[in-house]
Amino acid sequence: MLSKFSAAALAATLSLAASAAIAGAGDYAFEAVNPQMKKGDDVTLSVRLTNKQTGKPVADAVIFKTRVDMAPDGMAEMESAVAPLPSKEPGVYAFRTDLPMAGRYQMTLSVKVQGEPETVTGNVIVTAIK
Ligand SMILES: [Cu+2]
Repeated sequence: MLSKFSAAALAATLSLAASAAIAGAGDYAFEAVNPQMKKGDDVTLSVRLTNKQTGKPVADAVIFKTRVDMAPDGMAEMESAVAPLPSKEPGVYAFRTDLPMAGRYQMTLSVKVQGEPETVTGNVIVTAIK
């Protein structure tokens, strides 16, 4: 039989273990592979998705919503079309899009990660140069 003290200690240990094992939607980081790119149409924008707890790339995420616009430079209405491209590296998701003028672009992504019940959203900023 457990004493009061060890039961409390056990409960504390269990809740600690549970919180370490269950990653939340905030435990993922999106990062532009090339934060600075040449402006132009039909460019390839690549985004790396990493699990912050393990530091490992997250492969097999399902990207279901994307948007590229110039919100960082006050042109949120300037939206570019985005089309997925095949991934060449686990955890790196590539897209074809247009960066028609020099300046900063924001890509917003909503993804489903295997084993993560919450939708993971994030964004990256890339600067297009002449
Ligand atoms: Cu613009």
